[in-house]
Amino acid sequence: MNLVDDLTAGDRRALARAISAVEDGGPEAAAVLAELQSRVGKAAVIGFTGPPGAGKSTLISAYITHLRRAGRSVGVIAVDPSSPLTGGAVLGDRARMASHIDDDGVFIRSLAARGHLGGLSAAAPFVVDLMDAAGFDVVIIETVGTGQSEVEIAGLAGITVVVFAPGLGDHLQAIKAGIMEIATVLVVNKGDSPLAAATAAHLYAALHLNAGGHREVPIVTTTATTGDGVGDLAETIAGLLSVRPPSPADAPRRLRRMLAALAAENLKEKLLRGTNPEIDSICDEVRGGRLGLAEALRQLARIA
Ligand SMILES: Nc1nc2c(ncn2[C@@H]2O[C@H](COP(=O)(O)OP(=O)(O)OP(=O)(O)O)[C@@H](O)[C@H]2O)c(=O)[nH]1
Ligand SMILES: [Mg+2]
Repeated sequence: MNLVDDLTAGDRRALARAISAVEDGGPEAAAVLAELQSRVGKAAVIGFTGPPGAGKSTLISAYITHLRRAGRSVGVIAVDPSSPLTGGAVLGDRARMASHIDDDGVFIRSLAARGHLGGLSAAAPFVVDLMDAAGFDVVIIETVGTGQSEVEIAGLAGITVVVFAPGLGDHLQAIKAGIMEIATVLVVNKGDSPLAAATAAHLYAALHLNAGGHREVPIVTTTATTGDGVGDLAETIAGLLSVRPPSPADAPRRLRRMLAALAAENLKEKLLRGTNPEIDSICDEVRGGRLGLAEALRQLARIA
């Protein structure tokens, strides 16, 4: 029996087993991954990220309702934040998406975040591939914006929706942290708040300051709890997808982008933490004029 054949044929239990195998990374994983290669590249991969409590799960649930009405099937990957403060979020996510649990066209899977790799599980790109091979039209990944995971999610997803809620001031943090740069769509959720318009105006101003005006990022205001604006969000995403539809080249590209994000974050952290003697010595050599920057970068790349 071939797990990938079964999951491609629509067997959800086979899909669940294949995801577990890939998460465990054992010998079965290698066989699954080898079988996958020729069967991916049809799904639209959409990342939702943003500060805790912005309403990402509620919005995803409303968006799923919209997609289901249009007859599209959806796989969802909810990445469990490793912080104990938000450790209960996965249960919350499942509850928020509960209305879809009995729907055959929706498959929701939580993935544990692995701390040492940042916010996203190392298995995430393969789980995206598995859901893609299982025939879901759309694969959605939810991560909490904690600093690193946004960059990784942007590597995985073709479209990255960054969700803010008004009045938290988080959008100001985000502007500083460069989260704006990874957004393909900006959402101001909780549009029922009186502060929503001001938040949208802030984001608009920040976009045009930061990006020098050459990047058009749509800003959509939604109220996930009532569904207001969710149709606009769906249309915006559909518009972006029509310009750049999913392709078989996406799967190798998302693995590469994810590895790039992880490698860069990993090296950056080692460099900034200053506890790696090899890196310390490279820095000393550069400072002492004994090592050129280009050679230093080559040596650092080997350590990463
Ligand atoms: N008033 C209002 N409340 C909302 C809206 N969207 C979500 N909420 C509420 O905000 C709270 C957080 O929503 P979630 O969807 O769990 O937010 P999240 O961003 O997924 O949260 P984490 O996954 O924990 O980061 C819940 O109580 C929702 O009911 C909205 O549009 N308006
Ligand atoms: Mg959530």
